[in-house]
Amino acid sequence: MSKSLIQFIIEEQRAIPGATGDFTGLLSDIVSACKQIAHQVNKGALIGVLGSAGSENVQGETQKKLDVITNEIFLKSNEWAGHLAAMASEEMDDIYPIPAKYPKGKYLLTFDPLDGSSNIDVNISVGTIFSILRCPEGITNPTADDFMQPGTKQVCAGYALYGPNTMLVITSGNGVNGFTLDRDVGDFFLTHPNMTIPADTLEFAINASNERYWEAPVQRYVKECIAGKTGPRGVNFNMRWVASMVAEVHRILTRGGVFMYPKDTKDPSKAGKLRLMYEANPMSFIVEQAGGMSHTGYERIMDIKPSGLHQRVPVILGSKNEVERIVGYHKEA
Ligand code: AHM
Ligand code: MG
Repeated sequence: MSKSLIQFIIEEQRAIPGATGDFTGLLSDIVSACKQIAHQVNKGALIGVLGSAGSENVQGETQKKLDVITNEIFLKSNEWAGHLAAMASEEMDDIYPIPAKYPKGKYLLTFDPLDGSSNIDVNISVGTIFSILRCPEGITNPTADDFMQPGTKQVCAGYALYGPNTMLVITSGNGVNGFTLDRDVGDFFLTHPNMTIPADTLEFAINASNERYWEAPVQRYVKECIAGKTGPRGVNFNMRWVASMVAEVHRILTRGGVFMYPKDTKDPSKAGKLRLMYEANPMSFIVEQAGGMSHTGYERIMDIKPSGLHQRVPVILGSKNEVERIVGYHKEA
């Protein structure tokens, strides 16, 4: 049998001088949260968890029952063990300080407990995305300011994909590895070592219904892809849109591709749809570690100094040569 996720992490951490086991402990709690979420998602209507919760989150989006349940699972699984100083969630306005009754630790955790949750009622794949940062030295009661670290400072990032199989894909800056949940055993096992994104691709993913709101460089890129063999690219492209970022990134890690949620003029108060801290940064870390590229069209996503917990950014990520081409179109424009 292949290595379990925890065995893999312990072995990886052993190679780091001065590692205390804190990180391994934190990851084990995150894994436990993802297994609980997998169970809820898998049972669906059988346990009455589908449908709307009748509430809105900080971004004014209607929350699903499972948005609320999975957020609670993540908080409860990760608050007690003493590895974290605070958490921040896509579903909560403010940061979540570790309650006084528990010891505090040296890490900060950000997460989107159920990404793509508009898909949940139609039984299409959804996921959890997380990112681990270090709490700044000497800070025991962190504020939102302490989370304002660029993506390059991430210690670890990962996602769980609740699809036909449940998978967990992680990086701690040493490549990307994928693990599949064996439900009979109750553990994740290494099934996809050293995941890499091919530099070239003939597949792109974008919500084309927003075409009229995109900027010219993205309009140009997509137009050229759609033109196929007789267009300027001289080849036929294929398109996919799951509307679940975790599923799109997983496809790209498996067979290459480009995913875009670019800057648009749909809502001038927002720079894009996806959130830097909960979606763009962790996915960028994974994509770059797999040899891909992740950019806004104007700058590398992981270089952005965050200005707010719920900041949104344009996202263009995936196969390196295609992302470079799109960035080039932005430079030319
Ligand atoms: P969510 O965090 O509210 O689920 O929103 C993020 C999701 C991404 O997973 C996905 O790429 C995108 O929203 C889909 O957006 P759209 O509905 O515009 O196609
Ligand atoms: Mg999300």
